[in-house]
Amino acid sequence: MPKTIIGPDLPNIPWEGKPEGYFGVMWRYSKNPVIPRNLIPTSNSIFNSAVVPYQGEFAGVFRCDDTRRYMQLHAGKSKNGIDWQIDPKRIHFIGDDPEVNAWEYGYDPRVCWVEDRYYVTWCNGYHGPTIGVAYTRDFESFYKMENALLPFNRNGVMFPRKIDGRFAMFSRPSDNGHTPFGDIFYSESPDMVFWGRHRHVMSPNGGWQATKIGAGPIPIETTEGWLMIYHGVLTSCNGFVYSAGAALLDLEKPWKVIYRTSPYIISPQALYELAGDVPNVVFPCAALTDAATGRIAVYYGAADTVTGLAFAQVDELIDFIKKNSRV
Ligand code: BMA
Repeated sequence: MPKTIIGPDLPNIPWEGKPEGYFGVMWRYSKNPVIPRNLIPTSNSIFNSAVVPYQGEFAGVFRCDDTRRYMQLHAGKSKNGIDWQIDPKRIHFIGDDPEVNAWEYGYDPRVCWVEDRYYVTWCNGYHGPTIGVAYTRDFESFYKMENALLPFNRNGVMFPRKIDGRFAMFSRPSDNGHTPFGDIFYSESPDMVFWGRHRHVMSPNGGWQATKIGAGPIPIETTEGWLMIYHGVLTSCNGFVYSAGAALLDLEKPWKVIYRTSPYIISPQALYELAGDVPNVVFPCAALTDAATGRIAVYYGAADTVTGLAFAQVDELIDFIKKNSRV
């Protein structure tokens, strides 16, 4: 059978089959959460974190809010993608320019291999939240680069390859607080320093995604378009509710949305998603894929407290997006 995912095989992807009788298109790992809130001595919570294949095993950058409730980024490694060793010391970025290198806070990291290195993007404190960028080759030394965009912005998510010869990134312009609005935009850069050619991708769309939306994991290249898993927010009487959906975008013009789920694919329903520091949050930030089997393993923050793992099959997910689309 021809492969739907355009990318490498990952035979050791963490995986568990769909439970018998489960209706959803994305299902949870039975031993969730995979990362507890207190995996390192100083963490209040570990969530909204990014994981990638690394040297036959796995590595990642983790959002660890410490017991002072400062938002920090930590590196980690794992043999199987489930049991993690997270460095108890936060990442200290290397950089020559003190203006760029000064550390205020960092959260919601994403990690993306493009060409010759892993790029890390995150919500970086620089006179308000904006998109911080760094690179690493070994998850030991991290080199800080220019912020990609101006404040206020969040959810900077890179593409795993250049588009039309340029680096590409989603972002979500916002405000300085708990932003009550937000559309996904697309930007390009020739050199990872100067970003432009900004294009609008999509807006909130009612229901679970009525208030604001933001890109989640690195988009997955498929024969049917870029598969983008994203979060959407509904404002309830009890505050924000974060769920996730998925869209298919044009491969060469990724700001063109072809299909987009009207229903969510996962929403806060398990206890660890409903109860925590911020109840009612699922927030995907990373996906592992195996082209050979079409398996997708999604890492997501649960209730701003712990990290969960959920699974999908690419063909089933694409079919669901097409059949349940409202662009
Ligand atoms: C967003 C971000 C996320 C968080 C979410 C829910 O604005 O701060 O890190 O998971 O709110 O609190």
